[in-house]
Amino acid sequence: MNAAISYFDEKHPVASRLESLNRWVAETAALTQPDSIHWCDGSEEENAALLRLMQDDGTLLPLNPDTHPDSWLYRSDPSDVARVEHLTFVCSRDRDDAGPNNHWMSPAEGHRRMDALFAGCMRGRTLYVIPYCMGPIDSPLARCGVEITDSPYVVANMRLMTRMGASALARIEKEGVFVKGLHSTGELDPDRRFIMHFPEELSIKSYGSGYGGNALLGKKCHALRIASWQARQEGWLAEHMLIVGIENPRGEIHYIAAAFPSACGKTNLAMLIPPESYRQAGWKVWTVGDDICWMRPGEDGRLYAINPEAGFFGVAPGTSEKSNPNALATIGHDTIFTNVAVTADNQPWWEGLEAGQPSKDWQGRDFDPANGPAAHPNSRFTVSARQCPSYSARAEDPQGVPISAIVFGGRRASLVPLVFEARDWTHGVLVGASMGSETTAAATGDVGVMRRDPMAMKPFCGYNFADYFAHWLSFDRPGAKLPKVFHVNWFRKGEDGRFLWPGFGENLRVLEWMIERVEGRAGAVELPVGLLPENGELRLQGLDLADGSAEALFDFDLAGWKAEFEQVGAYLQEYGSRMPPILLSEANEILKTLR
Ligand code: GTP
Ligand code: SPV
Ligand code: MN
Repeated sequence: MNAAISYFDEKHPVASRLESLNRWVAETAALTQPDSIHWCDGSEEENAALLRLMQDDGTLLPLNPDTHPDSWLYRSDPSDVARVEHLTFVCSRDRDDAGPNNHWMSPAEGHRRMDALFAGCMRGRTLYVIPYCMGPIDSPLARCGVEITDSPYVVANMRLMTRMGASALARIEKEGVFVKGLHSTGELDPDRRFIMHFPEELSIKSYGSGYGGNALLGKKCHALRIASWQARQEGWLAEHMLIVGIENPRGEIHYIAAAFPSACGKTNLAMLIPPESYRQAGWKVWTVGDDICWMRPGEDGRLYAINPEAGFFGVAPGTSEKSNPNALATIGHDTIFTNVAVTADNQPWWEGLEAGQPSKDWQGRDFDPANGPAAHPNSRFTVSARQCPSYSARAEDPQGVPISAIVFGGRRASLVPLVFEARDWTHGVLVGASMGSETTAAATGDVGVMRRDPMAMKPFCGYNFADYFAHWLSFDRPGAKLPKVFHVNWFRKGEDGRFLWPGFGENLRVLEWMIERVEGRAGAVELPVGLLPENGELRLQGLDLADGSAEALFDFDLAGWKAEFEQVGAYLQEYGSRMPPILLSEANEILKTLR
């Protein structure tokens, strides 16, 4: 124990005024044996020094300073390029609290395994202490954490993604509570890699990966898995959702929260640029968040949402001047690119960028199409949200923004129409609970395989989905003014295998219909699965859809839906007696009408 204290004596006599934090850092140092300890203050000088250090040791490669000032390329280990869901665990005391949707290990076993990996793992390295705040620093909805890591890349990313440093530490010292996240890149051996959560202790241990959601512990580990557990106990929601403000020509703004699975369009919808005719009419779109949304009922009964993050860790491939000009403008400077390709003049490059040619691929090899795509399909950019031209003035509002509509959506090549509305809150919860989507490169494993991904939270819900659905249902109570719930599918394909819907900016047409529904101005026709836009209510003027696409986007396949609801029913049954009966009966009623 004395050995641990000496870390402070020698290297950092004044650590924090919070004894529990000092003690945890000291104990961690005793276990991991770093050469030195650095408490991050979040200053410009600190960041500059870290970037210099990483440039000197080759961790970060500077990009073309004329086209991308103060921007960097990071190449991760080729075996460490995405989240690892099969190595992610929830270590609750009771296995049923983690549920069939999570891998489970007992807390004792989880700690034993992780501490064996962490023992001595920071020898020769620096231990960084990162105090951070998820959410505006003065927001009652925000929550704090401290990540300990031996990766300067993680520090630089956390600085962009969270409110990190002195101000967060001050809040932590005042509140006395914080989520403890311990991370080491370890040896990057896929066989010695685990991401573990101890929700009852508000703690996280992550070993063996330096990538994104595995390593930036404020993001998926804290703001979703741990926060969802806390949210259930405290009466709020922690969701895998973007938040976007849609301003109509009258200057009224409706805020919409949307849950799409990883790499299924959240960043793009959050930064949408209206089609030309909408722009001329006065429509504007404001970005509040692109990945995570914390919501709670306000005094007026509406749900109020904050984005707990301060930056974007966005998918690079597919981002272009045509698909997402706001993102391109955002990442023009002070951006860290991970696993993208580079052009001959050292500009970042990825598939779908539409400008330039790759010279080196994401692994630094001369580009050869025989080796696959030049940029890794899950290559990403990390950038401060403040650089986004459409960043909402309300994004830093400590009270959050009121939510008018919640949108669920998946990547479905067939069956699911462009848009439909849920009949009421209970049906809306079922619509979210029965979401399906094709897997993407955001997690290791097969891509393009249909799986159930309720509320886009399959990889991120820190507790039993059955309890989670019950929690969602519980918001429907006297006095509540809940948002309308919708489902969208931008990804339906025609017989030629091409997307039927142009997507991106044109998605505003669908959001417009939703807002008209919220305001009670648009009609709908009722099908067993939900309410669809009445003929002509979805504004398609000026849109160059292929012949028959408009009909195909809404084509109703009765046999297909019957099979879908049989699957959904079976899926919900897998959760056993904890599943709220009302969801089962709601699904059953729909199946009966389909029959
Ligand atoms: P995570 O950060 O992994 O949670 O993902 P995300 O939901 O923010 O996904 P993102 O917006 O980055 O989109 C991922 C991929 O989907 C990109 O390659 C986009 O080009 C593509 N995409 C996004 N929106 C649309 C759309 O409306 N239509 C089509 N066809 N593709 C889209
Ligand atoms: C996702 O996979 O949903 C992401 C990227 O947003 S990561 O931070 O790696 O989880
Ligand atoms: Mn995500």
